[in-house]
Amino acid sequence: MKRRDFVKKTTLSSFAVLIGTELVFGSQMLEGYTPLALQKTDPFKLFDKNPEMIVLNDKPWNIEAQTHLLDDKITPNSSMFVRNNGLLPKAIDHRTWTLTIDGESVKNEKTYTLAELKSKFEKHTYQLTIECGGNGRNEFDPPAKGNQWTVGAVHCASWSGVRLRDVLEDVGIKSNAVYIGFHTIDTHLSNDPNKEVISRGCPMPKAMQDETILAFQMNGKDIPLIHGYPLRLVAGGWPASVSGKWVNRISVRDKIHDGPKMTGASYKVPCDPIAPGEKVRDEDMCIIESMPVKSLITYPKSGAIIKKGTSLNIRGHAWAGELEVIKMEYSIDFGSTWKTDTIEKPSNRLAWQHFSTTIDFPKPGYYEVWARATDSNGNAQPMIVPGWNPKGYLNNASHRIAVKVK
Ligand SMILES: Nc1nc2c(c(=O)[nH]1)N[C@H]1C(S)=C(S)[C@@H](COP(=O)(O)O)O[C@H]1N2
Ligand SMILES: [Mo]
Repeated sequence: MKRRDFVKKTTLSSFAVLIGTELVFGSQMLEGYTPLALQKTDPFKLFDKNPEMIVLNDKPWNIEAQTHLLDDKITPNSSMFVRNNGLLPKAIDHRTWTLTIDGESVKNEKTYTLAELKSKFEKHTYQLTIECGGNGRNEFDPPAKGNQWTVGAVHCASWSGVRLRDVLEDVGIKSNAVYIGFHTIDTHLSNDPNKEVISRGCPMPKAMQDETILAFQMNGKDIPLIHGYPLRLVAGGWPASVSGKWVNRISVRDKIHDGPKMTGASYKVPCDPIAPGEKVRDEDMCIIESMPVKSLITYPKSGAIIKKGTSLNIRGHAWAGELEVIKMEYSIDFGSTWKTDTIEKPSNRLAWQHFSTTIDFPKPGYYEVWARATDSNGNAQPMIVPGWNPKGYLNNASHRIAVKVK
């Protein structure tokens, strides 16, 4: 007769993280049994998301925000989009979690426990804008395959952790280091334990920036499981795919990292512009680095109705990858004329910036408010979908809302 297999301690502790409390008789559960509380696939309850979030996919989970949910200056978990390329990690125990730094360009490979990372290195907190490279993909024509994000695959939470640079310096990096590549423990869609879901990274100068951190907290608490608990690489301003969730290994490479989703056409755009629908060879595609300038009107909701003679207060956020937004404007006449909004300085580099203004409309009727941000290099958002590319990345077209004056 088959021996009764009881649920493993590590599985138990990850159940406990998801449920938010201890499973008192959890050790009595048979292996493979999913507690009722987790059997429901209601992502809003499961991941503590606002019920107005839009679920694009459940295997893997891909969930986006609506613009009005992104009104907070610091995005709360409930409004943060979720992008997974694979399935959630099967078992996580923060007490046994380790981070290994290896690769051709480290002097001596080294492994840290979470406790060592926390005690050995200084803790830093930054608000960091993380936007999926495919945000806005739904507008490309001809359509691009992949999650049809509208505008809600962006967030700016507050992340706390240690600088990747401090850890790399502690390990000792050779002068031939070119790139770092992260390794994570989520499960490949095929369930093959030997297949990595995603293993991307960034060039050394980005890895060594003050704001590139190995985070163990988000908005002052443990990172929610779905956003990378217990350890996440956070590299603000670059495509969010560089910010590896559930990181347990970072390789320092003597060449451009070549893990899954670094090669082929993933997270790449044509090095030179092409016509919509044109084919591009992989070798003519360039890796996306800093994200382009963009903004969102987060208040009011599109479709707002205001009374004749009253003014409308609008507000939102603007960001510009590695750069700062230096000007924010709006138009109520389909882009014919522009007026400036007030734009705040970022709370730190790579945090999104908040804008607001008061608008007076000349007479009753239908209007659209269009938003346009300009970065410190003088690049402004385009009015229409920019540069078609096969994977539908980097759509930073002007955001607009409808307003009726009655
Ligand atoms: N381990 C792991 N990290 C990952 C991914 C993933 O599938 N697995 N997806 C990346 C992509 S493409 C995006 S857009 C962001 C999404 O981060 P979020 O789910 O916290 O919003 O995580 C990145 N890091
Ligand atoms: Mo992404």
